[in-house]
Amino acid sequence: MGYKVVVAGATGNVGREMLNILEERQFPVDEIAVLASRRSQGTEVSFGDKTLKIKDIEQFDWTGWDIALFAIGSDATKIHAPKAAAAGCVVIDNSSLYRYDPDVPLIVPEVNPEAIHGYAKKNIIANPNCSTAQMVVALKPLHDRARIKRVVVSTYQSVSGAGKDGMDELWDQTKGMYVPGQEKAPNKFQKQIAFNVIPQIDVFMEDGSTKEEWKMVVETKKIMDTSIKVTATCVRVPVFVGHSESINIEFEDFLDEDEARDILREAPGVMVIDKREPGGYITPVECVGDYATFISRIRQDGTVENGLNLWCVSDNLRKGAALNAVQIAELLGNRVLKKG
Ligand code: 11C
Repeated sequence: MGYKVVVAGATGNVGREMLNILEERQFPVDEIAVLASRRSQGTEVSFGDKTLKIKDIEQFDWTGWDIALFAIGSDATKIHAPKAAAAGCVVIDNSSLYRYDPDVPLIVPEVNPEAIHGYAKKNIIANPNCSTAQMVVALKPLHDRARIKRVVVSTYQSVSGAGKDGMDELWDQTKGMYVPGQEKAPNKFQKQIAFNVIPQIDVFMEDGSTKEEWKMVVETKKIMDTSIKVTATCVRVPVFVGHSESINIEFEDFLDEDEARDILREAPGVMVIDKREPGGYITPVECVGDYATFISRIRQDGTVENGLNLWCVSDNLRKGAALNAVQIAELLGNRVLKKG
């Protein structure tokens, strides 16, 4: 016996990946419904060798459904998640709407699986921002060994984080550089993204940071440890899929780079690719479609006491979104609902 599963937002980048990953990981699905807004009616999506017709989320009756994976953005989530939850369907939400709610657990299964039991307060579980998810997978095993005091992270985030429109803008703008008459002005992004980098993701906060940077700080504290100080600079780069991060860590205790490498090699969800030779590291195009959080360039930072640098890359649509959501569903199934 398996679960009755809903994927809301099934026509988007993340929703499609959720379907792929449910199928790839053989999640025990008895019945599946795929939902989107009215304007996607008539659209079909693939689930394994099946083709599913999109249903209108406005008209959907949530009664009797077990788990819903939401990838519909905060505004629509605000309307539909409470309806699903009230009908007894546990919502695993990819938007930022509930992440900072003390009554909603924010979970990365490799890092804080025990938080799953907090789901029952609202019948809602939050999935973190993609840039946070991959970072905490890398940080947790190191924190367990040497206690992290402070993290300085700079991100290199792909355009797929901004959805299909972001991907289209990079593609069209790049083509437009070579084809006279097809030049494309910035629309989704604040400045030209083709052959450029943009040090702004999401809106500005009062203190001069951006919301993406704020999310990395607040989410890391909620998932891992409120005592960890994080400062972030988030940058959009002309890469289609895969977020990269340069992470500088200051520990309470000394951690040797070789020991750090060994710890990370054993850590769940991590793949270490770290040869000190040309090309002996991971780049985003190589991690597309993969589940792992890849770590390279592990090295001591001698400019602070107990410092370490590393390079961290992951598929933002997978570990940063859809995979993490499906892993939460697996955790919920194995530890709480126990039907599969
Ligand atoms: C980006 N990280 O790359 C964002 C996308 O809070 O879930 C995901 C935003 C979020 O643009």
